[in-house]
Amino acid sequence: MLRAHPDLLLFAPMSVKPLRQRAAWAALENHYRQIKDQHLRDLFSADPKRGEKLTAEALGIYLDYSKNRVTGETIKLLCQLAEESGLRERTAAMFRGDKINVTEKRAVLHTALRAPRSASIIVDGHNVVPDVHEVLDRMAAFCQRLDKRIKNIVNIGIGGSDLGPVMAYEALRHYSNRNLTFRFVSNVDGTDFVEATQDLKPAETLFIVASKTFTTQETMTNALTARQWIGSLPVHEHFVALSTNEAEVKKFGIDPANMFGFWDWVGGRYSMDSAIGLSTMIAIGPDNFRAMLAGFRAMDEHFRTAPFDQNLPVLLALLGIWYTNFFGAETQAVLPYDQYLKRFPAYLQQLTMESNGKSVTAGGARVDYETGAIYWGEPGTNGQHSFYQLIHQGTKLIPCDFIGFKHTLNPVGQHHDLLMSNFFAQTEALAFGQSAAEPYRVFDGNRPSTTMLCDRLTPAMLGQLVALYEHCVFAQGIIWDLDSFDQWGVELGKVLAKRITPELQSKTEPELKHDSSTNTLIRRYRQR
Ligand code: G6Q
Repeated sequence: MLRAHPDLLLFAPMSVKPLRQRAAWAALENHYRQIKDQHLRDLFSADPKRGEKLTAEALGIYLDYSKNRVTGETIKLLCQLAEESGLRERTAAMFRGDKINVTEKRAVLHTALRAPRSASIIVDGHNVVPDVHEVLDRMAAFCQRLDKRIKNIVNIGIGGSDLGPVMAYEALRHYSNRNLTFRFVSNVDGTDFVEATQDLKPAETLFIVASKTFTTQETMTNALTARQWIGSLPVHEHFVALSTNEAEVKKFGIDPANMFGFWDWVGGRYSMDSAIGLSTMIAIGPDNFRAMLAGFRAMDEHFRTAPFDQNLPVLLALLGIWYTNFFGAETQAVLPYDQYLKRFPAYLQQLTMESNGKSVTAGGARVDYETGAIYWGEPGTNGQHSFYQLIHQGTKLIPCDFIGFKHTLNPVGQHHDLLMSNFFAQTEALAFGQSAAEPYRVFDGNRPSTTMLCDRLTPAMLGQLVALYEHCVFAQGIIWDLDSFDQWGVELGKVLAKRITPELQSKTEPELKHDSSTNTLIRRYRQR
């Protein structure tokens, strides 16, 4: 018996059927049977203009999806699936501030973080846009008055309070203030803190404690260690907090004047453009940070308004659905051909896998179809000398997103042409392969890839790329009927770890009530 979550009924368009009962799903199943054995070589020779047609372009991003195992008909049917899944209405509901995170009863409004000052977005009767800009203005003022003695910024946070800031710092390093050193501490492993601070002087260091809840074990442990590390220096000169929890921030000893807030409608993995981005703003300056927000906003508008078959996030989402649900692909590689994007795949892992790694629907029913793919990747060309072997000649189908730039930020000799030659060559090799006398030299080809050829890696472009994937995740979550904004799957491990800590630390032999494996492991650890 499937039980609909009562809150969902308020929000779900009543006409949406379970995924496998939607008309477009059945049509796609039929269509898949016709297309599954067709080779990209044949699709390209049947239509000499394929490589110009199966493309979309917006905001300086040219998306070529012609090297995917699709035809115009596939895209038409997938767009129909998006329509039947209520994607338009659900998108409007998200932007409007409806409580679409049903299990946590929260609005999902990361789009409000980049709304223009003139916008009005009402949550529980209150316009949140002025609050957003008040915090941004305070962050900008803080950047400008940063104590000249401060030479090092150490962000302490984990998950959504770490991956976005680290990724953005690396991605926008070209624009960063090179007089400051930035470090990021996330792991509760003491090594992370020790290595991040071993060459820093406390008097020159500012700790940014980034934690929505301000109760996260890893972050609070690292923050307490940092407080000890500064010795007798005043906490208010060396700590700021990014949080929604003022009471805990005060308890820690951080002055509320040094706290930058955000709200429960900002999910951790959707928070890099909120106060959680303070380290990014200090690095690149308020103007560049605002340019990044403008990039996010431009992609929001594109997602909200462009027709599905021209809509970059929707197209990416639909291709993902096609491979996951019809071709049975388990993973999705993201391959940025730009060294600055080296942490982008790691960032996307949380964004995609924490959002859509679910096996019950938002209404609480167990799904009878595959959901979120495993995302992974490394910057090109490094991956080519490592795992590309398996993508080219292995037994698995791995759809790949290739992200490259027309202009490099570091024009050095012929480096960029060499990099981009590899970028173009890889998708060509994957799609078309090569025949050969020796079996080990045969490349079957027909391995799908999507190419995003972007103008230049600016702060605005980074905002656009992040928003592109945010909305891709959202669109997939809607089609799969998931709550993409909760993360209950991370809870059990946390609870069990809390139970085990006193067992490791107890002076006397504790009574262990776990399974025989866990009991033995704990006993062995205690005997060290
Ligand atoms: C992200 C998750 C999670 C969260 C961390 C840190 O969407 O909610 O990764 O960001 O657990 O939480 P705090 O910011 O509360 O410390």
